[in-house]
Amino acid sequence: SACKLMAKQKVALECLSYHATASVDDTIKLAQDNIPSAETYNLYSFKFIDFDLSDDDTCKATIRMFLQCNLVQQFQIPYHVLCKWVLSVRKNYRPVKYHNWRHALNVAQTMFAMLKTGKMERFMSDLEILGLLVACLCHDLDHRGTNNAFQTKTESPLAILYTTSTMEHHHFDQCVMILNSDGNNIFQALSPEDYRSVMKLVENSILSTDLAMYFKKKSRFMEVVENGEFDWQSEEKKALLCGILMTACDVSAIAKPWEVQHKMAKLVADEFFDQGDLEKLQLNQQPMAMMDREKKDELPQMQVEFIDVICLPLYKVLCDTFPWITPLYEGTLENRKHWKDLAEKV
Ligand code: 5BB
Ligand code: ZN
Repeated sequence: SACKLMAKQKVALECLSYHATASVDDTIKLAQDNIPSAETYNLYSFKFIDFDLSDDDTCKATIRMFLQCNLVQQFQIPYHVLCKWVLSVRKNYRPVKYHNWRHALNVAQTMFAMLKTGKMERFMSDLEILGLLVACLCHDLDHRGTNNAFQTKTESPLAILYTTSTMEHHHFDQCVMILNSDGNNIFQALSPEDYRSVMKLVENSILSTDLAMYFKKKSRFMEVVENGEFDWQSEEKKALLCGILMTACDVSAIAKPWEVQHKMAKLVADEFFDQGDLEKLQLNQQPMAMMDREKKDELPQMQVEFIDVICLPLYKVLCDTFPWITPLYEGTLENRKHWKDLAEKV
């Protein structure tokens, strides 16, 4: 329609002005540097923390995960292309408080730990592992610190372009755009068939990070588990498993050691409050409690609800099926105690 076309043009113009991929100089520098070991970065642990990493190190940790999965060799990814792609992905995250590049790295690292330490790589082909890591790193690209409801309320060009899962469609668009930029295509050596298949997996996985999709996926997942259909190899079941894993990784800050979870929740809250401020000022609307600075005392209780309604049921069903990822469940349970204590103090 004419409206969609206009929205598309507007989005395109916005992108042209903002977006760029990594420079040759930065790429050469990263490509020449030594990549420290996985142990140096604690990559195999569910307690990985990014706080102490320099910006340089966040890229090196990312490359280290690709190397540990043997993806560079397996899919003949030219090393300088991998370096450029990682730098470009980092560059296309915005400096918002929570949904920034470090969140993407944390989500990818949880996926890596689930595959390796959680022993889930046995259910995945190498191509699927490649797709999952790419999806994690790209799943919030160009996030503006505002949610889908905000896009709709403000009638942003993105919301006109995509009426459902607005931001998630945009994150995938940005992912494709980076891959199609000069010298950034880490999938360049794939056969046309593998290329199509990995792009499909990346698209499904990124779109699955819309929490609005989660409840439907969880009930289908439980149905599959209860029917004892444990092969996970059919296309439908594989897509379902990948979608559930993406959500499990996306919210995994909730399972980190308490000091880390406490800090992360503050970042989430600060981003929500910034959106709440915009709603008050731009839209003259009363934001929901979660986004209202005036209600910051309710945060511990909200975290308890978030844990009870989303996180614990998700980790429970996953752990029942894949017991090696139990640390995610236990970490969440531990944090629930802390939030509950705080909630009872107010
Ligand atoms: C989540 C679903 N939402 C549509 C309504 C609110 N809920 S919630 O009540 O479970 C909730 C979750 C309320 C407050 C929260 O944070 C306050 C700081 C959270 C929460 N969400 N807490 C977290 O630690 C994390 Br991590 C998250 C996930 C944040 C990203 C969610 C993005 C959803 C986009 C639709
Ligand atoms: Zn995310």
